[in-house]
Amino acid sequence: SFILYTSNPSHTNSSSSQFAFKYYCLFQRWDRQKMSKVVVVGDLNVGKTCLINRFCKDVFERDYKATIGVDFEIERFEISGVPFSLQIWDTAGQEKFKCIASAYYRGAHVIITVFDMADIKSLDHTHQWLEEALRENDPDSCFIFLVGTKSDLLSREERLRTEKDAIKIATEMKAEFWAVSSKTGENVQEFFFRVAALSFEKCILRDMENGLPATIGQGDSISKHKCKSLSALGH
Ligand SMILES: Nc1nc2c(ncn2[C@@H]2O[C@H](COP(=O)(O)OP(=O)(O)OP(=O)(O)O)[C@@H](O)[C@H]2O)c(=O)[nH]1
Ligand SMILES: [Mg+2]
Repeated sequence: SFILYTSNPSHTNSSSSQFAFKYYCLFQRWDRQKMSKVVVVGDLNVGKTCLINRFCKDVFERDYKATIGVDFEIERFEISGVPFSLQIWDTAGQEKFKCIASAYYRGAHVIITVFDMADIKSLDHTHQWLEEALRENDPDSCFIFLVGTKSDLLSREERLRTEKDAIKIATEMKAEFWAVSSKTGENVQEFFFRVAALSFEKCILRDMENGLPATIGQGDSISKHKCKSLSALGH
């Protein structure tokens, strides 16, 4: 039944059977690994897929190819020596796919609401996106982020003005605001490391509340799997 919703093969370069296989593997590992679910929402064309691809694959695609329904990536980290994964769900911004995409909102630990810093209308729509994602989740147990993309397209003055507006909205949403560029890579890794650090901490606390022994390793490092340790878990 996991073949029901597939991503656009031309966009993700993966066939529907590959999507099904990824989905199957995800559920095989579900209980065995520390893993948090991240859902990325926002208007079409704001740069959700590019943001995920910059972080997970270190690539940037200039041409717009709409996401059809949903797709996801799993990114593995090592935090204080403990393996940890983020399941990052990339949803379609196009109205006609909302119904498919919203079926995947449930069980999110992190909601990333994305807007295009060069298109202020998309910032106005973030409240609505967040509301819809929270409808499927417990608002008290989700971390919320507001991410402005395409910072490379703005002049210094425009950027300052947009950031001021975004911080106001982020405060209303109880979200943390980040400005990023998937084109230049500015802040992308820093942002996802922050998401991973907060989710990991929550995951450990959840385990402790459930009476599971908390395995906490040595040190305070966080690194992407197969990458050298890049920054400390500072928050
Ligand atoms: N200059 C610049 N362009 C970007 C950036 N991020 C994305 N884009 C461009 O914006 C367009 C849309 O990017 P996508 O990531 O496909 O947008 P999306 O939010 O996934 O869109 P949907 O899948 O339809 O919801 C593409 O043409 C990208 O090249 C960025 O940081 N800077
Ligand atoms: Mg997309």
